[in-house]
Amino acid sequence: MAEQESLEFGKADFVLMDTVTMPEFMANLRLRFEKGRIYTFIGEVVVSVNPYKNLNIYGRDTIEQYRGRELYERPPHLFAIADAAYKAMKRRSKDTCIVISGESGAGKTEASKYIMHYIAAITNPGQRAEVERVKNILLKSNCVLEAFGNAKTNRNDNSSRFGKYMDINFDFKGDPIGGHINNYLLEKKKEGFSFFHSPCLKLLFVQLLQGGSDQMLRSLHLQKDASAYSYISPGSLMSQTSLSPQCSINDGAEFKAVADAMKVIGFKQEEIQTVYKIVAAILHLVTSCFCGELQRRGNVVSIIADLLSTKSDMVEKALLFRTVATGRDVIDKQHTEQEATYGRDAFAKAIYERLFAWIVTHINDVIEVKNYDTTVHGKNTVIGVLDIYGFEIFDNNSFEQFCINYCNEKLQQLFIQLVLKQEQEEYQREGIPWKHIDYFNNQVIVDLVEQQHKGIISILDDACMNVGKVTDEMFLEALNNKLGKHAHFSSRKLCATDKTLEFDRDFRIKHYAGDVIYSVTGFIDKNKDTLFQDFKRLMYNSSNPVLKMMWPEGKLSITEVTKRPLTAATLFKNSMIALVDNLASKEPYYVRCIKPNDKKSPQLFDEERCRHQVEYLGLLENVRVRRAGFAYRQTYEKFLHRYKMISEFTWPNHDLPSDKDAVKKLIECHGFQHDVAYGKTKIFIRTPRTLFTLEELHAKMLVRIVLFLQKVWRGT
Ligand code: AD9
Ligand code: MG
Repeated sequence: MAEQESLEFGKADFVLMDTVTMPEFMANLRLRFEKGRIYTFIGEVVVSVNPYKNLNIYGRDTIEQYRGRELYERPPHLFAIADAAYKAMKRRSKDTCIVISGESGAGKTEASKYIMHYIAAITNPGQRAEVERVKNILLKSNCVLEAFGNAKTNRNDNSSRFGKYMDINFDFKGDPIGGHINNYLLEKKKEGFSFFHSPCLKLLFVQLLQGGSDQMLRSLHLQKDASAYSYISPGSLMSQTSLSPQCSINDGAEFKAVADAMKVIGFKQEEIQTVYKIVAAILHLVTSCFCGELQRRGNVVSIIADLLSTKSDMVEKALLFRTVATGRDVIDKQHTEQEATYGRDAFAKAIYERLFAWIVTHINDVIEVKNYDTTVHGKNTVIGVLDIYGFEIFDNNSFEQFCINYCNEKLQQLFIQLVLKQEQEEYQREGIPWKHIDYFNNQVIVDLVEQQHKGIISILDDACMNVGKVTDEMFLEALNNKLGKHAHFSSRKLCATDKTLEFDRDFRIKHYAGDVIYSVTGFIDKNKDTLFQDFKRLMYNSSNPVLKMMWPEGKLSITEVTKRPLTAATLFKNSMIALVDNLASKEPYYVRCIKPNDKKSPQLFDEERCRHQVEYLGLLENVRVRRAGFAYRQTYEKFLHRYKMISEFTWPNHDLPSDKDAVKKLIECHGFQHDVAYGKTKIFIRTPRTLFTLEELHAKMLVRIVLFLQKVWRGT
């Protein structure tokens, strides 16, 4: 348990609550927030409330306070959890991961940055150049990824529109030697707009226009004045949406910081130029329109061709025609205006997506651990940091929210598996008296979404496979037919009296975190994520090698393209399954972020909003399990191996019938018997303080042994 702070600041660990009730939990959370104590433990979980103001708690002094200390020695802090994950990795050679969850604006990305900052600060005392290089790149990569993947939204001025999982690899000394980033679902399109519409890109455009040199802008065929571009000018439709990036006065400086960061990471000058050419090409592309007047568009077409290092007539052809194979013939079919607009948007979206993926791959290439010889250097261990979008309930929820909320169901399931279920099962297995704690197991909702053949994603994919015109309504109909009896699914057709749902449009999922109504509009399109092969070919034939590399499948001719690419939902599902498998193989640490209010106010603690988050994060259940449980457990054999030197009955060897008896003797001679339980194969220790005291005794004994040995060696 955390070192006791004055009670004036509330309880530093929710486990210390007098009664585990929602009112008491909320009172403690509020009190601590109001006193500027934004972190509170639940055992080893850190609950964090966004302070919406700068607190002086992340500096060098604070880092030193947490460095190498036990979790419960210091007041709750992100650094405590970062240190615990680091220690587990270093001492026990365990791969660990820190899962940061919470809704948009709750402080996940900030938390992940402080954690990285802490790890960077406490490692590489020898200042090895290669380690410094890796650390620098890891830290700088945030800046680049944020520039390309964050946006100002109603909920958060710096909202990550992608999920990020970063592995940091450590060598046997515990210094970072590399890493790997995975990104998940970059949000690309805002519902209700026919044109390609990315808030992230908008911010990037504004930064480019403000920060790019005149010469650079000229070469990109851009004007400095943002109002020249209807897409990003302040009066554009964009500013009326919920996702509305506005220029900030720092955008120019931001641009330079990003360009510098790319340089540090190791992007070559031509590559950085290509990145901005691509960004500019997207801007030109989305501001072009299909008015049927080819002359007027001629200039835009040649600009795009120049930026993408291809030929004008090829760009024009890809925008206006589609190559189709009919039997043995291959013909060019002219697009209708609507098809051309659709194609253009899909193209712009795909260029952006591939650019982002390429940036991530590029960063991964430079930080990948190379030539690590485990036989020489010992095990290469990993700390993973997951900063991923929390549960989302908007006024209008679409495909993106569906994916994001499914991701949260998966993470909740992992939490249940690791923290709640395994814990209870272990007590049962070990024969430790245990009062069962009720919790809602959300596996049923995970199945509703992902189950083969029967789940929503399968039903959506089936609908997308149909030849001929498939509509979103037909997809909804299929859901109604197949999921009519599911307790967590409903629609107006299934429940005629439910006026909150629209016919032919809405369905509701009863998520563990609350009910969400999804509109099916756009599901089919977004899931198919169709991009005409013509565009892929166009890019593959670019004379810019970077661009060419981003589009390998453009090599195929139309008659060779037979296999359907996996759908967006299936790709996402596969990436989630892989993510959860990866996390499950590591020792997890959790940071649960809470957003105190919707006004970004440092004062306001919106009771109802907070309570809802506490509920869906399952924090009360977490406290109950933790209180009923034991902080530490270890097999008798391993426990003895570590602590046998602190008792005369066990050092250097014991003559008791079993290791269990020896452990009992050791515990009793130090008077800890009231804080432990003896299982079949393991000892369970209730409070961390006992373990801490054992560690202290162990450390003291080590010192005595070393001194003794020194004396022996000196012959004194
Ligand atoms: V989203 O799902 O990416 O939209 P996050 O990542 O949960 O969201 P973020 O970390 O970006 O939220 O935090 C939102 C804002 O809250 C930041 O831009 C800061 O202004 C503010 N914040 C968050 N955490 C802290 C903190 N520890 N100290 C000060 C903070 N301000
Ligand atoms: Mg974020």
